[in-house]
Amino acid sequence: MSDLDRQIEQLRRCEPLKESEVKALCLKAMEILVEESNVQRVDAPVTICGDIHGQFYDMKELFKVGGECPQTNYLFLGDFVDRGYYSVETFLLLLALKVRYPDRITLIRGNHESRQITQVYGFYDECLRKYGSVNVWRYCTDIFDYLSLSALIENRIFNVHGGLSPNINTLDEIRTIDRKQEVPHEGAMCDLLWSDPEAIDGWGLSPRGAGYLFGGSIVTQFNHTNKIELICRAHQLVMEGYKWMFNNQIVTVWSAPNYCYRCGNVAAILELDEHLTKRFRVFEAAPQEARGFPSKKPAPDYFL
Ligand SMILES: [Mn+2]
Repeated sequence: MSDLDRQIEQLRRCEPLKESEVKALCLKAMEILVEESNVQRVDAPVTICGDIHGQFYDMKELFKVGGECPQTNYLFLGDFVDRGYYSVETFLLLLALKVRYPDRITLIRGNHESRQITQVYGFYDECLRKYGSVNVWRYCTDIFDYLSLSALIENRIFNVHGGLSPNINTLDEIRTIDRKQEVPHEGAMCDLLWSDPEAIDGWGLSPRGAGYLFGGSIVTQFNHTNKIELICRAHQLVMEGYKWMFNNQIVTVWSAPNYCYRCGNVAAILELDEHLTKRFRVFEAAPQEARGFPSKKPAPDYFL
């Protein structure tokens, strides 16, 4: 058994790697991710997953429902970290799977894969608490800069964490972005990770303070221009796990059940077979006793 296979087994038990192992894993991951396109091509069959947010034991439920990687091919739409208690183990397991099976799992960047956001919403504090230094946070956030911005399944389904940008009309315009940087506060790269669809005409200001709101006519135009049939995105909690909008031209997939351990929502993943036939699989949170986190133990400060 290789070191990497042993590390994957360890991470599947939610046991973090040593700092030196994280450093080596991130270096290997960088070599793979740097070669990927900003619009990474993905073949069907593939299963699409939305936000995870450090809910490691709920991600285990996801793999129970969807099948383990590499038996199932996966596309994760970002927001692996922050909010939940296990961002370290969650991100490192996905990254280790990426290094071990690069053609079987695709990871794209969410707005939480950012130095600035992770210092506010938990990942920074978790690294400091679990390792006693911020070195692992540095290795991971350096890797975030290499994650692709979007994925294109069989030239027909466009996948992105947030949504569209008024600065982007074509997939080729996304391909020309220099993505190897911290998520900017504005501009095309920021919008792809931050925007949300909304029942409005055209473009609107986002209450998030980054990205835009975009209406159905924007989606129709984008899909027509780029000859795609569907946009698949994550980024917004939906209580039923997934939500169609604008006459089935865009769908939101949300994969963190009982988000923040208190929202009471179910989660979903979207399975596509080789003909792109869609099947949503809805799942619930892992039982509390499976989390290894006794409820009487106080939540970390960042969670309050
Ligand atoms: Mn998000």
